[in-house]
Amino acid sequence: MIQDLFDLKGKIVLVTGGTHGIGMAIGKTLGQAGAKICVNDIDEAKLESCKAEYAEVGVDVFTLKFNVTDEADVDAGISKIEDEVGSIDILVNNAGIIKRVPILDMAISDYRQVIDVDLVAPFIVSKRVAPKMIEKGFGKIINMCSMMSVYGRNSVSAYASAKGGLKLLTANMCCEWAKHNLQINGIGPGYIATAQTAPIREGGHPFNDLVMTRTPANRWGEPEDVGNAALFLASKASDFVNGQVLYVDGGILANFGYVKGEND
Ligand code: NAP
Ligand code: GCO
Repeated sequence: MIQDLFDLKGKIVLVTGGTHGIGMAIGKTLGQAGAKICVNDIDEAKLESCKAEYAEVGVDVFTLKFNVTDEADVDAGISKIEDEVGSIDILVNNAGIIKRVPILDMAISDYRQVIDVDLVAPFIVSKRVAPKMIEKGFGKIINMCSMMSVYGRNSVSAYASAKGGLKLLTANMCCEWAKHNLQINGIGPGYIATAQTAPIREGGHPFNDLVMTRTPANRWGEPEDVGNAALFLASKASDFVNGQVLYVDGGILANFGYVKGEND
């Protein structure tokens, strides 16, 4: 049956930073497709509170706290999943931060922190998880890239540096691991309505107008839009897709821009 292509029954998923936003949408979608969902976060309270939200859509999550930038913490967390749930089949490197500060004003430590979470951490977690995927000859890794994997914009130098690097780390994982039947791809969301973009979307912020005019779909994306793309990349349907970034942006990257009133 064609539906079997998207059936994740029997698969174990880890979503880093999965207690809300895009990570939660991905966890809910893959959980409703039958997968066992393991949710990571750095905040114990959020790990506790997210369980009820997942349960609302019938997804019973295994939660665990670890800091994705800390190798020892990651090793302990993955070992806990392997001991108590099983070896990970699908890894979603979703955890991320952003600091919107112009280069000349940004502390080096802040630049390094964004690189650590958004680029080094996917390396750390993937390096810990991949060996068992290689051993069993199956694995899917989804790296949360961004439109800023290909675009810059004022004030997001650290974030764009990390997301640009993550696009090519994804390509390199493909080069080294595809022969073991691992598929490693990125998702590049456009502007999605989450806590991370609330400061530039809410309260009449002018950036909201920019997003609305630059997005041919004339709307902000919803976390579920990204969750749906993740289901494709987590499923058998994408077994010959590797090293790519799937942009989920309502058409922004296809659009140079338009004159207001023209062809409205
Ligand atoms: P978000 O609401 O800020 O969620 C990010 C998650 O990552 C949070 O759960 C956060 O936990 C977790 N996290 C941060 N640092 C961590 C660490 N050291 N260890 C473990 N977990 C950590 O962001 P979002 O909007 O859902 O975005 C999720 C991903 O999509 C990010 O990688 C982001 O860069 C990317 N993205 C977002 C958009 C967008 O428009 N929203 C577009 C493109 C790409 P706490 O809340 O407990 O700190
Ligand atoms: C910003 C936004 C973006 C989005 C996303 C776009 O300040 O420009 O936060 O970076 O988060 O990454 O794809």
